[in-house]
Amino acid sequence: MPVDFSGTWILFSNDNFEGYMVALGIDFATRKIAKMLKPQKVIKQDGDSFYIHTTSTFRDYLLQFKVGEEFEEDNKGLDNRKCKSLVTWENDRLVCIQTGEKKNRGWTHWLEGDDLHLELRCENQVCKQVFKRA
Ligand code: YOG
Repeated sequence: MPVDFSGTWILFSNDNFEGYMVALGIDFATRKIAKMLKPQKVIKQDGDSFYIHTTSTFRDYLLQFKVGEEFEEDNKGLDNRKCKSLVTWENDRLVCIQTGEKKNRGWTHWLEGDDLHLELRCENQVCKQVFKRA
């Protein structure tokens, strides 16, 4: 059975989100608000087609892609930097490389038990998030 990330997920832990946001150049006031949020992710997966909607009371971000097909990402409402993104499978992990102005930018999703894990990378910073099913 292939892995299925579909579901509604609520943020449970968020390690070094501050370092990740600083690396992205997010200003102090925005970081202060962002740190307080408990974002949810609604993920719809149909084979290699993904819809990932990250929502919060402050901002939301929608990403749709197909694994193996490079696309332009605008990061609207996040750092607003455009990049070229490519998501691939590494075994059961979903790995995104975001090529652009920021070095070493990307993320990895995987499931552990019934938890959704997300590692967010930018430059030398790694943010580790764990989500629980809603
Ligand atoms: O997820 O790319 O699931 O897109 C990362 C926030 C905070 C806005 C969220 C809003 C980075 C202010 C998306 C938080 C900090 C701070 C809820 C992570 C930038 C700005 C949207 C992400 C992938 C993988 C799918």
